[in-house]
Amino acid sequence: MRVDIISIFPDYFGPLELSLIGKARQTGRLDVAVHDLRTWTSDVHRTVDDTPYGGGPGMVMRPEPWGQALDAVGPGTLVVPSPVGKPFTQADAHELASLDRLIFACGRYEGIDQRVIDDAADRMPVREVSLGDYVLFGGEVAVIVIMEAIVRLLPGVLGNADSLTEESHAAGLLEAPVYTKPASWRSRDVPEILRSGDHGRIARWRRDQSLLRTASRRPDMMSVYPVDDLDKADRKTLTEGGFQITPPSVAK
Ligand code: JDE
Repeated sequence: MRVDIISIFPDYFGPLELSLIGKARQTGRLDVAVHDLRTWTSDVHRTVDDTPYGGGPGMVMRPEPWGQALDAVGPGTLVVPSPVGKPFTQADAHELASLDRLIFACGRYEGIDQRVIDDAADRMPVREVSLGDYVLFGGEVAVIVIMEAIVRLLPGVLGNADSLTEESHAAGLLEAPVYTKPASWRSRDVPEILRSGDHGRIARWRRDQSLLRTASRRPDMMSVYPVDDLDKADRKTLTEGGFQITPPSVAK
């Protein structure tokens, strides 16, 4: 996979040389190029921003440097982290991980002139994505987060394929808590069942923990979880845990 990142702060991407992303790059599984947007300015001050049409606070990124930058590094699937994007999910990570060419555009100030995104969309797939309902200084840190979510899905990067299918969000439920040695620590014991060797009971316990965790912490996930996927034991767990099982309304 080839990834081009365009930013006015290329130094932000030092962490992409570390750990498993750094390793994926060293082994040639991943090719990352970080570009300074100011490369594509022509004035002496290398200006990338200007005042917003219609008034209002702050500055907006000018379209000309972005247009030249995207002409130079494109085409590819353009990913633009933004507070007004669609929520980025594990499903998006899987889709992006299947592509050969990604381009990340890091906005700063109040954002990028909308014509840049509209113009790019005439030539390449564009995804404006949000990591959550909060506002960052710029898209740089969001790009590192999205890269982590994608690169760990690339074949050969994580090693154990089971750890991908078993993890939180893969099954539509949060994972059960995890424990390691010692069996007792600060008077807190690992749940006896996990040390029992009874794989059937362990699987049931983990399923119960997943259901109760998801229902209490992420009721939004329960309301989209297919009710048909809840068997009799699941229903008992949730009902006894004080949760009501409500089939999703017909009109979505
Ligand atoms: C990504 N959730 C939040 C921020 C921005 C006021 C201040 C800043 C592309 O345009 C952008 C991008 C970003 C950086 O991304 C995030 C983000 N997921 O903040 C602004 C808009 N208004 C604009």
